[in-house]
Amino acid sequence: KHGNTDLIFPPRIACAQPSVSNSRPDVSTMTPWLAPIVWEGTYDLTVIDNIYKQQNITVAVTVFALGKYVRFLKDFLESAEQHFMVGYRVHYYLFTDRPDEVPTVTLGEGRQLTVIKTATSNRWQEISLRRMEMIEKLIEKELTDEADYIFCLDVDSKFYAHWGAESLGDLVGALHAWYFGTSREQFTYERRPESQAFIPLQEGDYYYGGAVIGGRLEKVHKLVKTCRMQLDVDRANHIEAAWQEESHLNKYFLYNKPSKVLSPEYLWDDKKGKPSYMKVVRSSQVLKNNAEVRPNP
Ligand code: UD2
Repeated sequence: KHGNTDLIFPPRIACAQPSVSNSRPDVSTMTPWLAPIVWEGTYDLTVIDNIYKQQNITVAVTVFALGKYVRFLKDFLESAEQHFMVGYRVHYYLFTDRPDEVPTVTLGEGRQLTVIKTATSNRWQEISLRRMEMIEKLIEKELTDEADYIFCLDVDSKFYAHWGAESLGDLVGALHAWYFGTSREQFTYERRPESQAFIPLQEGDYYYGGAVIGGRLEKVHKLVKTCRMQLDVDRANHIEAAWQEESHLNKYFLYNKPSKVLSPEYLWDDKKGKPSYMKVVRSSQVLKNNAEVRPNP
């Protein structure tokens, strides 16, 4: 075929020449399967935005706020508006059993929020677990023609600095702040062979946080569907994995490697002191009193 009409060049931009050495020798910036680990100083945002801006993408965000967790919404949404995917189309899908308590937050241009009324639950483990199934249904019913990428995020978190298109990829996981740099034997994977989330002591790459799942719609759909099916098997066998869907997510990522890994900059914890490798905190879990906010111990 003559004349390739698919060939479109992005606008010409000025940017620095790529370095031939590693800009972050203090941390690993690549997994053994050659997926980038995103750290401050490893990417040039001008180059990345120049690629994604012209693709006219929409990013869906799922967030769950059931029971008293609605109190985290204001900070979550307001800080996301300041830092998360600024300049891109973002559609928040908010699952809640308290639609009347959703705060009014002014959204930027090209950004919208849909509230989805969800059944109440009296077990926090159940709430956390059921997210997989609800995301699966949402993707099937509503998102196929609506969004290109999706991020599934925890509501008890807040954005503090830029989180943009450098985080986009086919299948994206984030390194849990507390387990970065610890040995795999210490990871809180599910260790009972009776569970579908079982990972033996001598296996495991990283410990991924359940608070961040991202990627292209179809890849995330496969992930949440698989985890939901594994959770169903566990339920039938009367076993609940150590860290609910986070355990199943870790099992999934072990055998379906993420194509991009977000450093703990994207999943920090307000309770944790900052080591020197942490040049920036982009998002962090806020301090919460579990006994007070959760419906059950
Ligand atoms: C960890 C994970 C979390 C999840 C959980 C599994 C991180 C930083 N956190 O957090 O993602 O895998 O373990 O047990 O990776 N929720 C409500 N109402 C409730 C309870 C929970 O809306 O009453 C929702 C809410 O969106 C919250 C999420 O479920 O962000 C996870 O619950 P959590 O934050 O209490 O779980 P946590 O802190 O143990």
